[in-house]
Amino acid sequence: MRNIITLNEFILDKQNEFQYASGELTRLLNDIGIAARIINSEVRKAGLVDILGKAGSENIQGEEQQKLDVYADNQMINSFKYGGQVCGIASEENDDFLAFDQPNSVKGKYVAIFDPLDGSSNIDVNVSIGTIFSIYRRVSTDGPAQLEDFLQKGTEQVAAGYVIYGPSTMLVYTTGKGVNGFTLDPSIGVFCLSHPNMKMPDDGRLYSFNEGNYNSFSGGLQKYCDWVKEEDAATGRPYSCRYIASMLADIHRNLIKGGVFCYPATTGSPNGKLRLLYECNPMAFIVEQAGGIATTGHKRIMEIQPTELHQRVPALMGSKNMVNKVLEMIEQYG
Ligand code: AHM
Ligand code: MG
Repeated sequence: MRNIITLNEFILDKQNEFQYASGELTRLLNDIGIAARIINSEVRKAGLVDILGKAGSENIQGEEQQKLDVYADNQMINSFKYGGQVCGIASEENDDFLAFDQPNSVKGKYVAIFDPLDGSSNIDVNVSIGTIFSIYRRVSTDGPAQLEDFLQKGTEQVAAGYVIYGPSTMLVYTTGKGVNGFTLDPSIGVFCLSHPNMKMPDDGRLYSFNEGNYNSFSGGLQKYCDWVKEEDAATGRPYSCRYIASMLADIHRNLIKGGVFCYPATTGSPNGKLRLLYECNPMAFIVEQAGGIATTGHKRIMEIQPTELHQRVPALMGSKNMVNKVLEMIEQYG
């Protein structure tokens, strides 16, 4: 008996929950699913660049090889440009936003913001990376997309999610009605519902901080890093440190197992390292929808009014009780 629910079936089933015209979101999420499968097939060949050709060289068809993050960016852009629902995009790879000028996309009611390949330092070492996306309803009334369409608070997101290229490939998304995860069956090229209604445990024993930066953490964060290492049977300490350095992979693991992720302000990155629009807001939407907390340490991430496309913010996200413990330390020790 077949009990598989595919991503496309699931989206169609749920489309009536969407507050705007349902077919639009269905098409948009399908476009993301298609781009994800194309990027996935290229990511799976990443270790072969030395024998197939590096970025900048020509492949056998005489086409120039692209870096994987540029390739992923182009796939996402094309998917949105020709899909007709999106009037413009902004991404980590482009200094400015792109307003589409095709007759069908100019009429698109949405904008998409994405990090085409997050965790790019992990590409060369075959460790999990992923694509993060965030979708907003445009606020300008018509014509080409405007900057104001992109500088919206995270609370205005109509959909967000990520695709993680790990041992298997998963697409996880939310439209504000919970979080669902789909695993790609590579033999048939279809995303199948594998993680319905994902909930982040309220507690956990994993902390994901780059403690190499300990000396430039605030007093409260340093205290927390010391506290997690103390031995205490009642709270299950010491906790375990898990840090992949692909934000979405670290948060994905913590979402399933329970944990806290933090990339705070440091001396080298006084506003934190991670970008508000295409890293923090979409992951914050997922984390909150799964029952967790996403804050800068002082303010809910999704309530920040963005002022620029590549704005950075400190990020602290994860299991409710664990984030609250960090906030308590920040409150007490700064
Ligand atoms: P990227 O977008 O260039 O890949 O950088 C973002 C990544 C995040 O995924 C990750 O959390 C962070 O950089 C790791 O930074 P660090 O190596 O400083 O710990
Ligand atoms: Mg990134």
